Amino acid sequence: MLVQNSKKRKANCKVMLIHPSNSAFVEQEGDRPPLGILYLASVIEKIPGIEIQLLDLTIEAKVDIRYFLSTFKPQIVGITITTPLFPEASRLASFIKELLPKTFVVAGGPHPSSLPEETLLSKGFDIVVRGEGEGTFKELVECLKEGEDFRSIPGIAYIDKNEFIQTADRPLIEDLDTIPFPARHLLPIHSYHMTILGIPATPIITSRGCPYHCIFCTKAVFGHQYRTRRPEKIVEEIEMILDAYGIRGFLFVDDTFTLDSHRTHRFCDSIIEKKMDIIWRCWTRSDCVDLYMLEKMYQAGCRIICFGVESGDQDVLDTARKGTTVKRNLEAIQMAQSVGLTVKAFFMVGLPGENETSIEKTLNFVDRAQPDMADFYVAIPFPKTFLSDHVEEFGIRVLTQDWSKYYQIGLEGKAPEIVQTSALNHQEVIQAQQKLQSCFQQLKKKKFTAKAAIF
Ligand code: B12
Ligand code: SF4
Repeated sequence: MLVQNSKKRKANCKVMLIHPSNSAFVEQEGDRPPLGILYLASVIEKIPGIEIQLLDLTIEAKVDIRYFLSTFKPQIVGITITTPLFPEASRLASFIKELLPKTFVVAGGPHPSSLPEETLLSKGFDIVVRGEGEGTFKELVECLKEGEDFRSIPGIAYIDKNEFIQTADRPLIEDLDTIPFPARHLLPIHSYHMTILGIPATPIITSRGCPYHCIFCTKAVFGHQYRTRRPEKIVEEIEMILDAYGIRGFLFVDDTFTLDSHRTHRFCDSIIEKKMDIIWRCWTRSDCVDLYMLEKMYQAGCRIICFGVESGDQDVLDTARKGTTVKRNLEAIQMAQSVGLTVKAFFMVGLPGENETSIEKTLNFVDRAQPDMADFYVAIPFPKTFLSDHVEEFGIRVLTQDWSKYYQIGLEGKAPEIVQTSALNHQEVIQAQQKLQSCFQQLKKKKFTAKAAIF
């Protein structure tokens, strides 16, 4: 099903925004609406004379895209692209150009922001919007709608007479509260199946950017500057979702939700004061929490907290410039569990310096920390990360440039073979990832059986 913006103004410019899919992992997805295109829609729907359609191919995997394109006939199509979605997005762009040659096709998101030239050379795309998209896309749509010259808009890249042109960087949006709430009414929100402890949930983002320098992390969109929304506005968005959709589960997809301790307290205080009946989950770092904060988060409805632990080996953490310690990771997990939170830990296998000993240390860490949930990913050098720019120095060999394989976990819980470290070949990296995952599952089973024996 596809929802169209309801205000049927006399349209004179039609814009379609697409989230593509990758069949290697699509079944794990379709669980949450893509905030990127929802934010873009929220700013362009304010432009008079614009008609918008959103198409999320993770929930519309079998949709006849030709039908939607030829009935809606958009003048502009925007495609949101992460690295593993790039080959499919590129095919889609070429298909759109064949079917509707006059349609202007725009690429945006982490992959085109990291590799704008490569994106444009793949054909099908007229322009790349680099980085944060709201301001740039709004200006671009206004220009195209009025038939004006767009070539000096900051934050874009295009090819002109075989020359790759990149305009000035667009400054980041200073006050995130000036951006309207994501246009959730343009997607069938109830078709998404994400839950938190069985309760239907939806994503919200309350800050952008992260000041840390983990070598595997992509900074091409929001950069290192941490910008936050005010707690009052976050609460207003939550109330709006409760009223409009009856959804009371929230996933905060901020990189590091609790980075600003004062803001975290103020946000939790508002939820507690208003006695809001919500539950939520967030991602953060072990050095950005303390007991008092965790207790308050629990009172405010937080039920799952996720930590990027990455490794049980301090040398691996240091080389990855994670900035945390094994000791602190262990303490934070125990502290969070002690206040009643369910803890999910994320690990990465195959970081520089990974070897049999470091894998054993991670295994040992999992055994000691006993997180309630854990995912073990393979460390992938995504384009333009510090890791991908320094693979040789790190002794990492990259085996493929097929971007469709750049995902950390596929359908059978298995990652594609992409890297080898100086000590582990590509098969050993995957074996280690699978060993860790299965040891964790056995540990969980043991814990469950022990609990059952007690009660
Ligand atoms: C939530 C999340 C997920 C969720 C949900 C993804 C979704 N469909 O929304 C899940 C867990 C499923 C996920 C999976 C993956 N993720 Co993820 N994810 C995130 C996270 C934390 C937030 C995404 C978000 O909602 N951001 C908020 C919105 C507003 O930002 P945005 O989408 O980037 O959009 C803005 C701009 O990019 C731009 N823009 C985006 N699209 C377009 C399109 C056009 C036309 C224009 C003009 C502009 C534009 O404008 C938007 C508004 O400013 C980001 C990190 C981050 N802070 O963004 C990582 C991030 C996007 N993920 C990343 C990765 C690596 C993955 C996986 C590959 C990991 C894996 N498991 O294998 C998969 C790929 C899945 C996929 N479908 O592509 C990387 C991407 C790196 C890269 N080069 O592609 C990021 C950047 C993390 C990081 N810092 O390294 N992810
Ligand atoms: S991995 Fe997390 S903590 Fe590290 S730089 Fe990226 S967002 Fe920040």
